[in-house]
Amino acid sequence: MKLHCGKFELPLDRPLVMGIVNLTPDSFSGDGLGASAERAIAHAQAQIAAGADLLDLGAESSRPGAIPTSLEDELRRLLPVLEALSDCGLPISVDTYKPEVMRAALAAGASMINDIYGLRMPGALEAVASSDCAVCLMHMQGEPLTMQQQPVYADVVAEVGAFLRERVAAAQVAGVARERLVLDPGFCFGKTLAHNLSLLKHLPELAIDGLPLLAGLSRKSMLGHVTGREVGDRLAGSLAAALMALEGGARILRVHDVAATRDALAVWSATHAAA
Ligand code: 7PJ
Repeated sequence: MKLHCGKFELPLDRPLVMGIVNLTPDSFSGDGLGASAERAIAHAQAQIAAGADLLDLGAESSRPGAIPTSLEDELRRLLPVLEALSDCGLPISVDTYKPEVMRAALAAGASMINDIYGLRMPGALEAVASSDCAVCLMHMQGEPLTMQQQPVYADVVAEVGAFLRERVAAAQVAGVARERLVLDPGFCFGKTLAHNLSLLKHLPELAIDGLPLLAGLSRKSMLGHVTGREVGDRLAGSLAAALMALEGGARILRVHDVAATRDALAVWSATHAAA
């Protein structure tokens, strides 16, 4: 299995680590990069040195309760960092749901679009269809401002699966080849702890059409609920969750702590390769 990702062909026979590079002033995760492009670029270089396979740049906060970012602010935060990293040798993903940002990011060298709305904004399908970037289609119930207030599902695994199936069909109708698609259940995006744990437990059921799964669990509130730890103290929980996701078939791990995740992945891979 391979992921077509702009000028890159990413082999998926071993899982990949996607390093998070946060460009928002109000990141929940406590990485505190603030609005400084220099610090963000240095952080990205550190993620590369730690063994990231790809990077995910996000310039709009999507944490629960977040107020939407204007197009101008998002582009102002994103483009200098994206341009500085455009020939770093790794594919750069951009975490955005705005079609205008997608187009600008692709023009500036992004190889992947990671959309928490799963290309549901008007114009988003068209913005990616004409390029050859990879696309991550993520499930979210509601929108960041209110999504954690009262998430409701009759059957969370079936409903997330049906949503992803529908978005895969929409992407393919718009001309996005399946080799470009990655699916993500969207942990903590309009989900209670019980919903999140069900999705993690039943992850293999969400590999619609055999498409690769991305899991974003790093430092998330669900790990805080399980462990009682604050966001800066969730590394052990994040690694345990990453291993659960790997066991469930995840092919891309979206993480803050690249070096530690690489070690966990090395132990997992070595064990699977054993006689
Ligand atoms: C995710 C994301 C995720 C994908 C964020 C955070 C909040 N994109 N963007 N999956 N989470 N695809 O980093 O915890 O889980 S922002």
